[in-house]
Amino acid sequence: MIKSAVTISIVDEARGGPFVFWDDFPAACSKAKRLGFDAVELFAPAPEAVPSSDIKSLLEEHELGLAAVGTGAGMVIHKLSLVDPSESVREKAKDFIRSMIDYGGPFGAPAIIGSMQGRWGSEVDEPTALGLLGEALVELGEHARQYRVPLIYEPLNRYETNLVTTVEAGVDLLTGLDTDNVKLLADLFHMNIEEADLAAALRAGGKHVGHVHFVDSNRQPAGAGHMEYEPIAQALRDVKYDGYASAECFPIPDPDEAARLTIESFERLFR
Ligand code: LER
Ligand code: MN
Repeated sequence: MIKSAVTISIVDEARGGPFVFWDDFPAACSKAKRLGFDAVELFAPAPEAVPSSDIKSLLEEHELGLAAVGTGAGMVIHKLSLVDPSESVREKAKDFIRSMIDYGGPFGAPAIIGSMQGRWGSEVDEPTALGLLGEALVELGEHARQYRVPLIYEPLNRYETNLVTTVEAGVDLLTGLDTDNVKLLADLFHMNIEEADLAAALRAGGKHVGHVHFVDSNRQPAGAGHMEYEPIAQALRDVKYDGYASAECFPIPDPDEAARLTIESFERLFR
């Protein structure tokens, strides 16, 4: 069964970004529970930014899951990328992601690699960058295995990466890797920019899809834009997707209303 989740950012440097709740993790957990979400997704500046013991007690108190932990702070704060020209920066990028895998893993939450994938450019050409990205995904995907969680890799739209921008390119990358423990994140906002047909892309992604960012065409909460959700929901059901639909959207008009509109859309589509 597809489960609902809502994002919480405690990264100051990411202010203005597409996250529903901000700053106060305990308050956001209690709101998520009250609205009926199954889980929360945490965007944190570093491991232990919310101590693991606090996460444990809050999740237990509210009977919530931890859907995933984002790693974007590695890029936003530290400018780390997996395809940086400098080997020492690439190693630091992997160390940061490994520490995030270790943070979420005990809660059954996979780490997401989005912006930390970086871009190819004048110093690192496209095949080299894709090779470096692939090697890092294998290493980190295998690291995640000890927690029985996958590593989640997110194709982004063309304005945020030039590496992998579609589900199809993501599947091509993953199927060439020497691991089966990396899954794709289908972010409906990025897909709305890059895919010809979102439902067809999800069907073709099939078992490779491991996480969904549930958001509307304008990056507002599901229901506030012009996304055609019915075929998307049908495609997810048809491929027997049973992960999270996690609200990663702007808190428009405000976090509470964004969360409320999201769960209303989620229930209409998936319950
Ligand atoms: C970035 O645009 C995004 O969608 C996030 O999930 C990754 O940091
Ligand atoms: Mn996303």
